[in-house]
Formats: sequence, C-alpha cells, structure tokens
Amino acid sequence: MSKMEVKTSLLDNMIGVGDMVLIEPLSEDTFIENLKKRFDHNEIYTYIGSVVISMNPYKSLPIYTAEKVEEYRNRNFYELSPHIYALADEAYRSLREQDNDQCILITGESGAGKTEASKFVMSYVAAVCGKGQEVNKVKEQLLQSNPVLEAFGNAKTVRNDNSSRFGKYMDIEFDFKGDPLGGVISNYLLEKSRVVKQPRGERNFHIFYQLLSGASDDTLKKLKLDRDFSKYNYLSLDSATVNGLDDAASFRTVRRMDVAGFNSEDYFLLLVAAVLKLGNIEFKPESRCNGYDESRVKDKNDLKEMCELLGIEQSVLERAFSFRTVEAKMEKVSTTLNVAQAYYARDALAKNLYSRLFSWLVNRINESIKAQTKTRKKVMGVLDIYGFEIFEENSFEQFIINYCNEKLQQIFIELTLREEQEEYVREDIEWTNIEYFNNAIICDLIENNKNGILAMLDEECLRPGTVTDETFLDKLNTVCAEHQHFESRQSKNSKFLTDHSLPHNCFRIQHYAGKVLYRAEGFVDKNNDLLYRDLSQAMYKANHSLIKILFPEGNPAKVNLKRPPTAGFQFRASVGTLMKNLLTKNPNYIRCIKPNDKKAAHIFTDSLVCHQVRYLGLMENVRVRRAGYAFRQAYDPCLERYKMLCKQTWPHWKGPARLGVEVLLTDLQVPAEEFAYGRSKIFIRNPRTLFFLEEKRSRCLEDLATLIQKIFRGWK
Ligand code: AOV
Ligand code: MG
Repeated sequence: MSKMEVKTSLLDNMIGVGDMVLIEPLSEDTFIENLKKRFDHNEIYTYIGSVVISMNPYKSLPIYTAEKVEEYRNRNFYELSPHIYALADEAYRSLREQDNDQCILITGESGAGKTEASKFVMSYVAAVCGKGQEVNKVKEQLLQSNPVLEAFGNAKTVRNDNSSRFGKYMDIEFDFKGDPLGGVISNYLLEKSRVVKQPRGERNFHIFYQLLSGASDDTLKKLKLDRDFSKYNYLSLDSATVNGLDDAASFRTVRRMDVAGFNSEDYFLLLVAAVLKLGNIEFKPESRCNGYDESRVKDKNDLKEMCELLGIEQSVLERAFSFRTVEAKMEKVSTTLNVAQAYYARDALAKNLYSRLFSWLVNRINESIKAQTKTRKKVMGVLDIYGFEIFEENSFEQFIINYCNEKLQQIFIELTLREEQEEYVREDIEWTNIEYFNNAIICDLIENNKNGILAMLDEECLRPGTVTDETFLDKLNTVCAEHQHFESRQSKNSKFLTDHSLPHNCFRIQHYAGKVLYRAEGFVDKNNDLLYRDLSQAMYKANHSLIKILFPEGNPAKVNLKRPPTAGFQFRASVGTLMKNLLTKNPNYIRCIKPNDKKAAHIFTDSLVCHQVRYLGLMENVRVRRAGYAFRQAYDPCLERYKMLCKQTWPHWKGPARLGVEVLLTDLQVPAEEFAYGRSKIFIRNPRTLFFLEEKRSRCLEDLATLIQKIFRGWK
C-alpha cells in the first residue's frame, strides 16, 4: 500500500476534508467545522461517500464553466475535488454504460439551493451528452422549460427570493447511446392560495410582475393592463421589487423561449391579465326584501374588461357572482350569494384559473419536449420540490409541503441507511447496528389510510352537516391524542403534540426537521377546493378555446354530481406514485444546506447549519458509511475491470470470480482490513483504495497503449 497515492483534493487540511468519511476524529463539532472551513474557502461541496452536501454560497462562483465541465467529464467520482458535476457525471455514466435508470434527489429546506442544484445537474448532463442538430434541439427545449416554469411557479418568499411554489419531477429520457430523446415533467400541487393573497414581505408569482414590467406598451394595451403594480389588488406592494431580480429581463427571456410556443402566442398572457382584472372586481351588498343581503358587482369596468379578454358574456359571469345553483339528482336550487361569498367565489375562480393554466402549461411543455421515438429508453429523473418550511403562520400549504419532505427523508433513510445495513446482513458481513431516527412514524401520522391526518380531513370534508376547521381540529385532537396516548405507552414516540398551551385553532407536529405549529383555519376549504358550478359553467361558455379546456366540468352536457377528489387526496396519491417511481431507480443524493437566514454570502451560522445537519441525518449517514464500506461491486465485473493488474488473473482467470478477486488483491498487497468478502460482492472500506486500483488500471492501460504503438511502429 505504500505506493498508494491519496488525492489531495479529498484530504487537504487547509480547505477541510473533501469526504466526511475521512474526518478524524468524527463528531458533530468536527463535521460542522469541516463544512465551515470549506465554505470559507468557497468549497461548497463535500461528500459523504457518494452523497453530495451542497452549501448555498449566496454568490456566484466560477465553478460552473465549460472548462469545469470538461474537467469532470468521464472522471472517477473521487478523483477530483467534490463537485455536483462529479455526481451528475457518475449518474450519467452509470445510465449510459450500465443501463441503470437514475434519479437525482435534491433535498434541503427552503432557500438551501435545490433548484439551482437541479439546474446545474441538467446543464451538465446537457453539456456532456450527444451532439448534433437534432440532439441540440432536444437539449435546448429541456433547458428552456426552466425559466418558463419558474416564471409561473416561483415567487419571492421570506425564505427565498426565488422560491419554488410547486414540486417538480423531470424525467430526462436517453437512447441506448446516451443521447437525449426528450423528457416528461410532473408537477405537484402549486401553492395557488398565493394568487389571491401573499404573506407579508412576499410576492405573488413572478409572472405577474414580469408581465407588467417587461411587456411592450402595445402588449399591455392589448391586455388592458396598466404598468403600475399598485393598480392591482392581487399584487402585494411592500415587496413588489426584489433586489437582484430583473423582472423585465426575465420576461424577455421567457418570451424568447420557443418551448410551448411562448414566443409566438399571447393567449396564456391573456389569462394572467384576466386574473389581475378578476382581483379588482369588488362587491357591495344590496338589501333584498326578504331581509338578506345579496352581492352586486361594485364597479363594472374590471368585470367588463376581464370578460372582453376571455370572450365571456358579462351578464353570465355577473350572475355567477350573485347566485349559486346547487344541483342534486333532478333538482336545481338557486341561492343568492352575500358579499363575503362573492369574494370567496371570485378568489376561488382566480386560483383555479391560474393553477389550471399552470398545469396546462406543464402539459404544453411536455408536448414539445416529449421523445419522438418509441424505442426503449433510459431515464434520469431529477426531483426538485419545495423545501421544508416553518413560518410564523403555517397553513395547509406548509402541511402539504412538509409532508412531501417527510416522504423524501423516508426514501433517504430507506435507501441509504436501512438498505445499507440490510445489505451487510444479506451479504453475511459483520456489522454493528447504528441507531438512526426513522421518520416512518410521522409519515404514518399524516398519510395512514384510517386515522392519518389527511384521511381525517377528507372524512370531515365529505361528512354531511356543518363542517368547519374547528370540527376538523376537534376530530384530530380526539383521534390523534388517543393514538398518542396509545403510542406513548408503547414507544414514547408520538409526533402529534398536544398540550394546553397551544394557541386557539392550532395543532402541532414534530416533523423530522422540527416542530411546526399549524393553524387549522382554511384546511377544510383548501382541501375541498370547491369552485361553484355557476362559475365553471360561465368559464366554459367563454369564446376562447383554452378556457373551455381548463374548465371541462362546466360543460352542461357533462354534469357530474360526484365530488372531485380532494386536494389532499390527490397529493397523497401523486406523492405515492412518485415514491414508487423513485424506488425503481438508482438514487443519487444532493443534500442542500443553508448557511444563514439572511440570504447573505460569507455568513456561516453554526447553530443553523448544525440544526440542518442533525435533521438531515448526516451524522448517521457518515457513521453508517464509516462503519461500513464505501464501495462495493459484484465479483465478476470487479475481476473483469482489474484483472490486468495481476499476472495470475490476466488475461484469463479460470476459477470462481471471488477467488480471482482474492488473488488479485493479495498480489497487490492491499491490507486485508480494507476488504470484506460478501456472498456476491466485494466490499471496499475506503474510497482511497478504490482510487488506488483505478490509478493502477489507468497506468496499465496507458502502458498498454504505448506498447501497442511501439509494436505498430516496429512493423512499419
Ligand atoms: P431552494 O430551491 O432550495 O429553495 P434555490 O435553489 O432557489 O433554493 O436557491 C436560493 C438562492 O440561493 C438562489 O436564488 C441563489 O441566489 C442562491 N444559490 C443557491 N445555490 C447557489 C449556488 N450553487 N451558487 C450561487 N448561488 C446559489 V425553495 O424552492 O424556497 O425550497 O422552495
Ligand atoms: Mg426551489
């Protein structure tokens, strides 16, 4: 082993250790110290074995250049200093050469750098895979989908100026040569409540501001819009402009994209304008002789303009803001709406218009990026969802977002921690168990079919009689508290926290990433996600083909009395499908960490980082990795790859592969403690050893090439 060269990139003490597995001694303090040291030297990436930790630098670093791409291309994972490109390269090569479908799972809290990471992965893969006119067109379309989706699906929040308000999973498809064929994007529950109301210090979706700042005077005139943000009720003003965001420039970028026909058609902008107009429609009460107040539209100008934009008959929409028809079996009953109900109806329509436009957009993009051939494909999935969120006020949206993060953490635990330990048992390799926190219990609390929170919410929503957020909370408190009592006797492990100090109308969950207090207000409503039928019918009557497509339930010929599935139900189902999909692929992890709460460069807040390191389970991750073996490979391919390094195994080894590997390693004088022989695989403890083998192999190949050249020359 004396000849073994250790790459300084992984072990340089000046800039910290590149792989946490190599830290000596290992403790939470040394772990954080190492992250900090590296962060101070702009080394934002650090490995835990094959997992990449990414610290958000909050400044642009010159590490994503074309030269960097070349540097990392076709190199072994441990060969160069840690980089997200190394992970992307490894995943891509494994897909191309070993035919393994891959997924890139990017997790971390809001603002930690997930979306940026996903874009770096995509652009790296685009840079290294196939060339040629057709292929380049596919790549361009895939990359173009990002600015478009961000314009419509991202917004400024207090945590992140470009926060993803929807979950995104993108499958990039490749042919057998590794050339990209196309892609498919799935989107998960857009936070549509933002369309009508934004928390203090936050904005509506970018596109509204982009349109008003970036569109030409002509376009704005066509859309009947004013450039002034303050004219629109739906746009928050206290943070209308964001430092570092150039809305007008972003608009021009979005307009240039030919994915989904952005550069040629305006009609999705019509819908964006319609939403703004809708927000300006106001109502006043009109007293009726029966003593009730009926809602009337105050100033009809915005209503008129909105109807003109969408080709809707004004009287139809106006009526839908004053009356509501309930249909049951053969009966139709019309009731009047009061002012509060009219506002509710208006906002429900705005949310639906926008979120349906968003889903339609994703479909349109999918149409233009889908693979044109039916040949068998290899797939690389990139998952970028909204990160874990704890706000002062947490509502249904945070609940859904945090549930999604719980599920991802669960996959991480399943695959890296549990699976790793189980593999040792399967392979008959000695192993001491490492304790780690398994969040399955929290997932169960939320998604259990019988008494999970989502199931109870659905039960409430579907129950006849008066259903309110209070009745939902009562139910939750009764069932979960009972459950908790039962649990606490068993395991002291319940994650539904009840105590009498909770504010009114709230419940609390101990998530893997921290305790979150949820306000039950709005849960029932948001889960129900109802749109009065009169409104969908008014929309369906629009003289505009897209609106018709967006509100199919408004078709009078297709009156469906069945309730549509609730928002929670749909989300749980789509997360379930996503998880199944991810489990069929080889996972690659990027764990993003936020260095400070100020969105600032150069600040490393120890306590904040420590909290994330804890809940992401990174210490357990290193321990499992250290107690175990960094690398493993089945005997056959291992022997095949390295047999040239030993006279006894080269060129042919006649015995069993396992024995061949043993002979090879003994001959190379690698210390015995570096290896364990499993039933079907060889386990290598230290990445350095693998590196040593790889170096030897490259040298051997070079020698061979020189020899062949010499022979050729000799012949000439
Ligand atoms: P997120 O996706 O994890 O949050 P982003 O990827 O949007 O977070 O990152 C937030 C901001 O941090 C970006 O807009 C950049 O300004 C900066 N940033 C992140 N990564 C880098 C990097 N590698 N280099 C330079 N700047 C970076 V959320 O979508 O809110 O969960 O829901
Ligand atoms: Mg994001």
